[in-house]
Amino acid sequence: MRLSAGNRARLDQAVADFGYDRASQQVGIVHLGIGAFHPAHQAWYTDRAMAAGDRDFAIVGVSLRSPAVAEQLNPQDGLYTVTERSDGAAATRLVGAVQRVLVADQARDAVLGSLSAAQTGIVSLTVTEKGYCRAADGSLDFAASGAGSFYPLLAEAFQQRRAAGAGGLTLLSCDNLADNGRQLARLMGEYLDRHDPALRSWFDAECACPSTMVDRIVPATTAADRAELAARIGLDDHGAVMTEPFSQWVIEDTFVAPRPRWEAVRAELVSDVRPYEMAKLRMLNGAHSLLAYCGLRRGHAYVHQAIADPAIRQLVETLLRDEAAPTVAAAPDQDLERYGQALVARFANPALNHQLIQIAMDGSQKLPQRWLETLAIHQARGQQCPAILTGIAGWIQHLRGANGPVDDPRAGVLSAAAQSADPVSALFGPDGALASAWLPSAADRAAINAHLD
Ligand code: CS2
Repeated sequence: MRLSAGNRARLDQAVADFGYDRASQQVGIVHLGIGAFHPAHQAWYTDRAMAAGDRDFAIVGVSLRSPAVAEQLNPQDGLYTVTERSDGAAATRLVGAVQRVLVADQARDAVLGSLSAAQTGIVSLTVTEKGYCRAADGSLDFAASGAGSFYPLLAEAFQQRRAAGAGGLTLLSCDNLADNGRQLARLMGEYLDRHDPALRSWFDAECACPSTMVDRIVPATTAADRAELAARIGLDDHGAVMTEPFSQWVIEDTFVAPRPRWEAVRAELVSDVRPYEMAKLRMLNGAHSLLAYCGLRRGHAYVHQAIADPAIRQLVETLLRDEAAPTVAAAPDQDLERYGQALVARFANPALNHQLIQIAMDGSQKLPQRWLETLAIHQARGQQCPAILTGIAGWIQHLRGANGPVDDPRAGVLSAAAQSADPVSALFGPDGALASAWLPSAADRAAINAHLD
């Protein structure tokens, strides 16, 4: 039997319940790009904030592409469980914050209705790095930012809000980009300048785009996960998400309308997110990409297997301690040494089964903020980064097809560059396929080539 509002009481007693009166909560948040991460992170925080007394921040989720999440959640009245897994333990919580999921190209008017409603004050986004439609130089790619992307939807919602006097929105980017809020504001501004310049000043005056750092490892849920869960909780949950006990959310506190008191449920509201975001992107995500490309190359499938391989662990520790951490100007409450140690312990969690191939996708969108900024900073200091250079060799092998078909929006041009006689020059530097600020030296090229077959 499948989870729904009608049979919620049948859930096993061990499942923690959200506990508030769901039916009386108004929608306050529209989330664009609902996948597995939002349900396990932002929606989970909002759910607990409503359980702690906040009202009217229920969420409408929007899928920009696949109808999968709508098919998982709508028959369950938006209900789903979050299971935190670690070695030998699993704790499951029922989340009530998501009211329904709309599929943008099937229900455009309903999506616009939610975005334009006066009671909606926050539009959060997890559209992945590529969803921002940035050209190689970082500016908005006008060819990509049409139908299917979030830009036209938001522009139309802005028009409707302006016409109705509904007030502005806080656009909350929850993707792994450096300065994600500022990038979103700039890109949205470029879109409006081109398509509706008068709306640009409304956007600038009425809306805000706080930056955020989001962190929680959320592997794709498998059929085996769902079967194990059903046996434990007594109902089938097609929307179940599996994650780790750890979670962090650091948010710039510049909202234009009321927001949930996420600080009451251990989110951190700060004036400057950058130190946390840089540490997370360059350390956690940088190490993840290293684990992915080097781990796959050595025959591993999962993160916990790769980190248990002494050769890879050594590389990860070098990246964390000697390469990434020294580029981060830490906030007073950040201890990067301890942060790095905690990351290694999180990677070793044997209960997560986090697939390396999931992390390996979209390297063109991820590596600039994970590796290339670190390389450029060390280069300016006259230093090399051997662990990241080894990772780059792994990425080149990946682009050459060593791990199967390459899943990346720029796969064609990158794979051709990786197969050329001088892949390092073809990929990096201002004229490379990635148009990177980091220009590899002859020594860097030699270090990478030494790891290539
Ligand atoms: C991962 C991230 O898939 C990836 O590229 O590095 O999704 C990572 O698991 C999260 O950022 C953790 O917060």
